[in-house]
Amino acid sequence: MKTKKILEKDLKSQLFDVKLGDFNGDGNFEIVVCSEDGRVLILSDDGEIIHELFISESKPIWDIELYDITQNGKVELISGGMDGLLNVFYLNNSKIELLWSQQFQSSVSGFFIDDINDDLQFELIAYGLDKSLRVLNLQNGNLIWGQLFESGIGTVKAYDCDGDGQIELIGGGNDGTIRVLMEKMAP
Ligand SMILES: [Ca+2]
Ligand SMILES: [Ca+2]
Ligand SMILES: [Ca+2]
Repeated sequence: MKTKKILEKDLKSQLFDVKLGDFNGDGNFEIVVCSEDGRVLILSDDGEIIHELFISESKPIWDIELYDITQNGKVELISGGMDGLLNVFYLNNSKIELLWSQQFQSSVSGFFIDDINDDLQFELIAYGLDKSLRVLNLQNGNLIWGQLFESGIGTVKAYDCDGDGQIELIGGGNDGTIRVLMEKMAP
């Protein structure tokens, strides 16, 4: 099979995640990447660097997510890394500003968004090396609920395990336990 290279750009650091989203609301996707040297870069679809965020000096940013939290046609940027900071950025005119930030005791291992309490709003589900699993309000970062895995968390996924239409969180602990958690609904 022949491969045609459409774009190549050297960003001078190992890249850990890439996502596409319309960050500036012009109707075109931007390419967003995070790097081993603590940067998040926003590139146009022809590879030009539009924004470069120096988030953490020489500490890797592992994960990024893009989602239009403010519902204004522009995605917000969620990043998490070894410095333990979960940051949410938005574009204010042409400047990137912090919407909210949450500090973990230790590296943010991973996160994703999903509606896990069936209220038609996405939550941010994040877990870290500090052994905490946190369900956060995407709008402001407030903790909705959390769980401590005494030996640490290897992975977290969201599924409707029992088929009741509501999503549960499945966490794999470093002690070999698997836990299925759901938000307790009002009776
Ligand atoms: Ca765009
Ligand atoms: Ca937005
Ligand atoms: Ca929800």
